[in-house]
Amino acid sequence: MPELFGHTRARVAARHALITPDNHVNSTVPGITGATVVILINEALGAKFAQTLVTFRRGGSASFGQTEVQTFGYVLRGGVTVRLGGKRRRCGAEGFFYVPAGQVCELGAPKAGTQVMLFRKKYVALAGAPAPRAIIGDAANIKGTPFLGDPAASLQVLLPDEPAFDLAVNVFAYQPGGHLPFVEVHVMEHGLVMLAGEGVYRLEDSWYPVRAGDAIWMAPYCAQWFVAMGRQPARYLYYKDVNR
Ligand code: UGY
Ligand code: MN
Repeated sequence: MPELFGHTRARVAARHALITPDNHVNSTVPGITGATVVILINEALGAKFAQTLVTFRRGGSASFGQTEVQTFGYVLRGGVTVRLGGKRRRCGAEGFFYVPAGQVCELGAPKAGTQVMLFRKKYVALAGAPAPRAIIGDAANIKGTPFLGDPAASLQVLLPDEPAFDLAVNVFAYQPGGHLPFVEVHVMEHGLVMLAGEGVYRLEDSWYPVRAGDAIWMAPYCAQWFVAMGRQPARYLYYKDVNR
């Protein structure tokens, strides 16, 4: 539903931001063709990573890699063929891939309207830890676990929790009324997209009604809390820097 003429739910503050689907403006990004690309979060906001929404047309393609930047991609809807690490796999909705820095990944043969959310960050190596491996997976095969014992807040961890990885990407699912158990304040940064449902996100000293399609940036130490509302479960996908 379009928002009221001349109004927006978007807010860009010094240490957090909310971008709604009504705010999207496309960018041309080298390496991505036959697609609209919206850079939701990047260094221009003050973030240390980029979160980008790619919506493919039929025949579109993308290639990433062979740089110091690693890429995590999550298929929001549709389907696309992923070539990575010597493998070629079709990823449908909830499929994901992880491209380590220095490796190449090609996306092709998308169904028209396929949407992929990308999180990209410069890799920080750790002395003594091996380089992370390429991964193609499916969130549908990853079990959620109750967050801090609460069955109304279930967490799926998509990447291995190993020192080689300096980022995590997780899916949080909340039953209506489910909430983060306390207001988090932490050194890790987040990029987030609401996948389903609605709720209220507290960011620093502001409370925002949010729903599917909304993207949020939280700088390190941004106070954060979420409560799911409405009749459907709420789910969000989020990025976090870890292990360094
Ligand atoms: O992993 C996290 O820090 C998570 N609990 N944060 C959040 O959902 N805002
Ligand atoms: Mn957090």
